[in-house]
Amino acid sequence: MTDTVTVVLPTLNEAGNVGLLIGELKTALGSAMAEAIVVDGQSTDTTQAEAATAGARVIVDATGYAAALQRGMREAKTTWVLVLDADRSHRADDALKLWTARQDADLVIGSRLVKGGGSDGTAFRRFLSRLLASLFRAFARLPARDISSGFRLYRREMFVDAPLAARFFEVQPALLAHAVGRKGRIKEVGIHYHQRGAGRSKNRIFKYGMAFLRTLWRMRRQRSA
Ligand SMILES: Nc1nc2c(ncn2[C@@H]2O[C@H](COP(=O)(O)OP(=O)(O)OP(=O)(O)O)[C@@H](O)[C@H]2O)c(=O)[nH]1
Ligand SMILES: [Mg+2]
Repeated sequence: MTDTVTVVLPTLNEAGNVGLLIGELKTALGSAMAEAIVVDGQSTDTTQAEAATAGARVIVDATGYAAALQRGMREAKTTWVLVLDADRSHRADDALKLWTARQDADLVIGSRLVKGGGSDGTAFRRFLSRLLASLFRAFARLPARDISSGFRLYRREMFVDAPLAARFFEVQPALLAHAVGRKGRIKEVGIHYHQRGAGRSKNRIFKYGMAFLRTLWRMRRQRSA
């Protein structure tokens, strides 16, 4: 179990996407992939059945994205945990890039904002992710270009017990700050962010934007304390 990876997929209504992704990850990662764990927020479509048919262990946790990610890390038994979106935005070829970059790293970020990275999203979404990244770099000194990417490879031991206050997608900068606090070695690898496949986005820009800003405020206060 020293050099294998558990794939953790937080899902909420990803039928038509999740099974396809698991199949492609198995092909791309081969014997390095020990297990796929789908942490499902009580989908009302066929996500759970589709994930199980594709060979994943399905766990139900309806307490939000951040809790699902952390639950997946606790359930994993391998040295490495790869977390990615199950909506086709993140792809298996890029998963292999992250896996290949793990040497001398504790956290590998799949980044839209470094060389080789990119995004199909709207210009507004691209602007927002750049703005968030600039704010977190300037005010919380987070050492990454893409601070909100949910496509990451974690050295499990460093992150599994991280005490985090996050509930939604602001768990991403919170985990990055945790790595900095533990003197973790952080790498960024370019990935391409695709438009989602089937289904609808759960991203609510105002609600989640406010959560990011509260997290930034807290980090800034902790730095100056
Ligand atoms: N378990 C769980 N998973 C969630 C929850 N909300 C979203 N997800 C999953 O987290 C991943 C990212 O969510 P998305 O809705 O695609 O959000 P996003 O990628 O920021 O937004 P888009 O780019 O618009 O798709 C997807 O795999 C979702 O199914 C939740 O409350 N619980
Ligand atoms: Mg998405």
